[in-house]
Amino acid sequence: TVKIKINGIEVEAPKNSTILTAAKSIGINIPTLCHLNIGSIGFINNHASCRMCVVEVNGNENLYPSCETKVQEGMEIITNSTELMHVRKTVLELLLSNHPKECLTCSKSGECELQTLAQEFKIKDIRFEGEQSTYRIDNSPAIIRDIDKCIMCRRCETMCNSIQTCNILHAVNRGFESVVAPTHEKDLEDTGCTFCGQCVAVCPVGALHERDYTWDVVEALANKKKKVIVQVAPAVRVALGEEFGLEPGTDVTGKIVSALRMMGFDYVFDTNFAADLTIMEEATELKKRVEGYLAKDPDVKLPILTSCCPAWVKFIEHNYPDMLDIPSSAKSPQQMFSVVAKEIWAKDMGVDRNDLVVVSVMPCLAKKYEASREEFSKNGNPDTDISISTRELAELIKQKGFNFTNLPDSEFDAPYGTSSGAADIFGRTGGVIEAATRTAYEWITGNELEKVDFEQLRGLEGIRIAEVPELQIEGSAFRIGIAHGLGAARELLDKIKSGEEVVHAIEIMACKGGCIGGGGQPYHHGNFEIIKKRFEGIQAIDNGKELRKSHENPYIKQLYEKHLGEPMSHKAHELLHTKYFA
Ligand code: HC0
Ligand code: SF4
Repeated sequence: TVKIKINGIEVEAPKNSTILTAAKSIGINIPTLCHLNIGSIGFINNHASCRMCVVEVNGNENLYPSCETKVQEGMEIITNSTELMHVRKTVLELLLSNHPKECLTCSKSGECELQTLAQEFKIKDIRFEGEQSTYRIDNSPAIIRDIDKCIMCRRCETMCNSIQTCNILHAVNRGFESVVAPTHEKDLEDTGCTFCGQCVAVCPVGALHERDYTWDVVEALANKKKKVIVQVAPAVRVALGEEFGLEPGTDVTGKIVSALRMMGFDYVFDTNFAADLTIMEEATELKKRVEGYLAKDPDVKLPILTSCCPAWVKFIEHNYPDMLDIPSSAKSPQQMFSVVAKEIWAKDMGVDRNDLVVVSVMPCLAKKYEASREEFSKNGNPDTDISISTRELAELIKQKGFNFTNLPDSEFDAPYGTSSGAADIFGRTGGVIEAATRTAYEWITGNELEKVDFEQLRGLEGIRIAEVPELQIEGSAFRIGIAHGLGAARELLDKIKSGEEVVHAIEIMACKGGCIGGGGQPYHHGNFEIIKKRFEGIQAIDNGKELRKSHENPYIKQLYEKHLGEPMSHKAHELLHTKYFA
């Protein structure tokens, strides 16, 4: 360690730490804008481009950005002199001078870090008038890039390239013209962008945001000719409460159901039901592939990869086109739910599929893109009509003026409202494969699984390799690889491709933490503790349920008896499985 003084206070700081972290360790806040450090996932954005965090060092005339300047023995640092306050105010005024003044209508309003700083510094008028840029807006089904609002903090670039390894976003052009954009300034839709939405999650301003479908929902609900139903994803229920002041991880399932019913949805269903359905198909496929592998069938490949994360699916389609025979062919729960609703439920109810609107509430932006994929539609009518994020649901609830935290708890509607704890854990990393293992174990061994908790599959390390000794394959334990974050996924897949790592099954989720860390969740502003609390919240729901194995869900059994026959039957194949495209 080294001894330094910050604002006259003696501090002992680790040798390689920055002034910013040293100050933070004793509760001194230095304002930052471009800087973001999410240590637990290895994300650090240190372009030192905004100059908000400058400090005085040893009375020196030069000012130093505290986010990248390392502490040195004997340093005397001032973080809050009047001169520094003036410098920071000027930095803000310069940033605001060419920033669109659209705060009233900006999607990030209330969450924008530039707006927050402008308020903290009481900026009432801007002394400088800058030239306004007029880039076209890039409008994909999932993400909108409004680059006039870009402040060149480069956080999105760090996320996309260092953590997700998608390499879509780069600084292009020079000087005033410089922006962060895909190569050749293409639209996101024309690139290998996975729509993971993690760039949106770290953008401090409104330059990157979701495509908002809240008014589409309002209009569908107002249309008397339509039946409108909704499904709610596992991870939404432990995060939505944050928008209403509740602790991250608080389970608000019952309140969500009440709110959706009060909004006028005809039926409020649960994506979790379809997660149980996914396990029926995926565990069957796993069992068949294990059997084929043991019988040395040359057409059968292991490992099997989970396929419910649409950003991951797009990632493998773009980056590993030679490995497309490995993912499970099972559709995601969102898509299984919607196709069952339109092809089975609607028929039972005597509703034409064109008069049925299926809305999904997802923690994810890639789900909007998944809903728009052509193979998930029939004669131009999509299975999932509208996908909104957790944030968009919060907006709808606020618009309606509901007192969310005081709403009573209600139950989902039958028959697609009951789910096992195995479905809940889909929302966190490791959960899909744990859910599949609970079922596959019983189906492969014929024994009852008494302890459903596979602790070794849980955790937040980027890549985890775990064994399930209860399940033996050719005399060795069933071996599972788990990765979250696309960079970790790439690392794991490369090891498998090269033969360095051998596993029987793999779960990949594109976002850190899994869906609980999705790009459509309430903004975490770099605080990964929030995601840890959501993780615990999800686990608590699973722990609290009687029903913890997907194949024991009575409504799932009923769906197979009445409509689908067996898992992977002809009918199940037609409705619940899909193909991937290079
Ligand atoms: Fe997920 Fe899903 S678990 S991807 O993370 O599989 O978005 O929450 O809805 O579809 O169920 C997201 C969450 C889902 C799906 C489910 C899966
Ligand atoms: Fe990169 Fe994901 Fe953003 Fe696409 S959505 S630009 S892949 S971070």
